[in-house]
Amino acid sequence: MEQSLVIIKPSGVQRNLIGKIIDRFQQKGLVISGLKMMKLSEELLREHYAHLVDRPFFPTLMKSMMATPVVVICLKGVDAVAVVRSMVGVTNARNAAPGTIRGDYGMSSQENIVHASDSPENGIIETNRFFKPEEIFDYTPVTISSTYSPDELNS
Ligand code: IDP
Ligand code: MG
Repeated sequence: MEQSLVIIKPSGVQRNLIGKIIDRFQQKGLVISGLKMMKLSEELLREHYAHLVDRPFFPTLMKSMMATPVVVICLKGVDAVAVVRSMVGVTNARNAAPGTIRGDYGMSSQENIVHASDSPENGIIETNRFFKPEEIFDYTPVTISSTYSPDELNS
């Protein structure tokens, strides 16, 4: 199964959306295998947003991501990365489709409520970046057989 790393950003924390966001992923059938609150360091953020260091908005993005603690979540499921990205919506929340998290709760490119991994490889890299191995739990919920067919689980 794939894993995706989600961050409820300070914009989501400040706006009291932690519960609503977690609820959406659970209702969808994704399994929470890691969950914690943490303050992001500049060093960790520079690594996480390395692809954006040369962008003009990088300094304000860094400040925004350190404004409050964040909630980091590791979600597992079949095709979890694509499923979570589709639930999150496009980067600029003003353009994000209604029904997505950014589309329903956001009005900004920067203050766009959540981060989600963009590839299965990054799902693994980012989970390892934000969680220690002992903070990730491998368990099978009893609901799994009504969430997937047997062939989907074996794929
Ligand atoms: P993503 O979060 O949708 O994957 P990325 O391009 O990876 O988008 O950018 C990471 C984060 O940087 C975005 O979620 C957003 O907070 C911020 N960001 C991206 N583009 C802009 C911009 O044009 N203005 C301000 N902030 C931006
Ligand atoms: Mg990204």
